[in-house]
Amino acid sequence: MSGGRWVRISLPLRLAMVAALVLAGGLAGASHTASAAPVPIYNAPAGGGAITEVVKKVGPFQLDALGGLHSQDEGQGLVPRPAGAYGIKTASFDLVDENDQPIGRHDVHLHHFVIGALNKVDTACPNRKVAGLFVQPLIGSGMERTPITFQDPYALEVNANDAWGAVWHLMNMSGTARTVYVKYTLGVQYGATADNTRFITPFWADARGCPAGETWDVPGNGGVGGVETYTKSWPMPFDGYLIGIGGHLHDGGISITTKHGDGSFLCQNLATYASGMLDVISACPMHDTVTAGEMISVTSRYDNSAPHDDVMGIAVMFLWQGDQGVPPTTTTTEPPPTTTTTGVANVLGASVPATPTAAMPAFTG
Ligand SMILES: [Cu+2]
Repeated sequence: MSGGRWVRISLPLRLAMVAALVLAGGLAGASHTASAAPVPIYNAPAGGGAITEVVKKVGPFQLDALGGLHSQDEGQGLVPRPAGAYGIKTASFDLVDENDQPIGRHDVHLHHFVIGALNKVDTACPNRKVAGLFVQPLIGSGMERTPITFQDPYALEVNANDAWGAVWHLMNMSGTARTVYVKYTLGVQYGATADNTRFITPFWADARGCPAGETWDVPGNGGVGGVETYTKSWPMPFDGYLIGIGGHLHDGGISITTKHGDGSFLCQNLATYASGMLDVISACPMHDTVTAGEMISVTSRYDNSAPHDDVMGIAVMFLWQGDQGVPPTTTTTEPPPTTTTTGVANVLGASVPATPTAAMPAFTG
């Protein structure tokens, strides 16, 4: 469907987007109890087998030079996906030109590109609709273009008849007109089934409202060092596990912080900057229990010393609804993960809950 036709949807509803996310098994030695606690992965099923990488492109977007009438493209539409049924294990996003050559991250800004499943309900905000259709946000990317990896035995389920849409915002920051495609590479397991894989549920938790992804303007009236903060709490939809949290922020963003209902720390997705632009947002791989109804708070922090328009603040959580059963009595089963399936830098750390890491791989394309 590269270069093909897509349907423009006029509703202003925005999905949102993923940022950094690499997911790991937990290491700490607590057993599964009613209270939130990091736990190791045990009694894991075998997983979905070999990972096949599939590349899809959306476009072309014809962008004028910066300052031109159409230097930006902000839209929504149907997007292609790998055919069939499978589990998604990895995802990465890039911008390329008409010759499939990568475009510099600072030449054209990928503010966001978020893929959602149509006719599926957003677990966090069940009323989310685009053009009259229910939409479940799945995966995406922002400025940082950080790859996504789900640790075994976890994967994101895609059914044979699923259809995908996306919302995007691209901006040409360079002095020349450009032809731009959004290119995404998905690592999928065609062998993934409910028997051999723990399928996860995306839970996009915004710091302000529902559905996640509505933009707002930071006024910039905080003076030197001023910080604007918003916090919203989200009820967990079921008993299970929190597998990881990626943060999404726009330029000006400082961090997204999540905490358990009892106030205990879960994750800080920390933004770092290069050449004055958002460069990396750290991710929090984890394996931590959640209970139905538990309120997890999401706090966004933005620089308020200067105005920042059209910003977002989202904790993109991935949950597993399930119970690992009785812990094995012989040994703890899962060693610390030391590599990821995509070969990106190892951020699967020894600490659970995960702490911010500046070592998140930047996707340089
Ligand atoms: Cu955004």
